[in-house]
Amino acid sequence: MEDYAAFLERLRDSQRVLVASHYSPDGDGIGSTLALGFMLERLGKSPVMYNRDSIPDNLRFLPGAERLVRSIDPNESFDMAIMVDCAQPSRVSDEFAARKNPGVLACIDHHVLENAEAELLLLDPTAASAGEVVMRLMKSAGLVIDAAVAKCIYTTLVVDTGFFKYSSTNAHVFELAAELVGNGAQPWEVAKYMEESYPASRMKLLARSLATLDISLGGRYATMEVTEEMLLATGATIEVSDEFATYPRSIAGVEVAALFRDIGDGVVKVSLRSKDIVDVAAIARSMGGGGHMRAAGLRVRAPLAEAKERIRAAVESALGS
Ligand SMILES: [Mn+2]
Repeated sequence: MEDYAAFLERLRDSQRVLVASHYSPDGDGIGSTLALGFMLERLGKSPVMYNRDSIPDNLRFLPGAERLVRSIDPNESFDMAIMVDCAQPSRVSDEFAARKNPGVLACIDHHVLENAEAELLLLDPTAASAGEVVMRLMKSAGLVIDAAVAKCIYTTLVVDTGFFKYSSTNAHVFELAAELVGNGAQPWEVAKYMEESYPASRMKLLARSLATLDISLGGRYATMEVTEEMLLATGATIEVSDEFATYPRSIAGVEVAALFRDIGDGVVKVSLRSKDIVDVAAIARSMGGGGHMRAAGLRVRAPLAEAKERIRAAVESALGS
């Protein structure tokens, strides 16, 4: 459903609005949360912007980042709660899912969804990021995109298009980017914070993770690992490895890449990337995860070796068909 007018009408009827995105937030989740918060303030609403997890360091430059809260007052009641860049309360947090006075549960997203859990949906699978959906919503409300909002939405675009590299990049994305830059987003500022400000521990972790590189299935499948031991040895946080799966994918001939992160509690976090053919979102969905055709993720409750074997089998069958 992509009825902006209908969504806006419901929004106008709400005063207290909770805006939230998925845990382990990325630039689209945070950027669209903040942009929507700004939009709601411009409409005279009182938004609360929430994320279960702390903002990644490379997103702290975003305007309004300091206003994100990490807990929800259980006694507070909201007229509406909007999930951005995700569509299940469980992806936001247990605390979010268990609110006593939840209000209307709404969702703004750009993923292809079969399992959205919201009463009110604003889904636009043609949008490159959830931030783009927020931008369209702002325009349908007749609001001007100011510099703060432009910066947030520009960031959602660069994150979800891999700095205008991924297959989601098209002429429309560049038009949006031009408009956002015209309104005050600064590409070098965003790039500098996003990709030129890593902690040294990330590079040390990458060195160890690259040492686990394994290429199989006739050179078409490449994997890397991150383990708790590596985190301890380098002092890195797990978040700094969020994009490591792009390294094995960058090898010539590799179609599918997987990053296996053994994060303890018997859970292995798997990030899947593909280049041209394989729909990794389908693989992720078949095992309880989700994402996009070229970038998806899931969690496997199994020892690392077993998780790797299960994914390898799924990738092998996807490559074979
Ligand atoms: Mn997104």
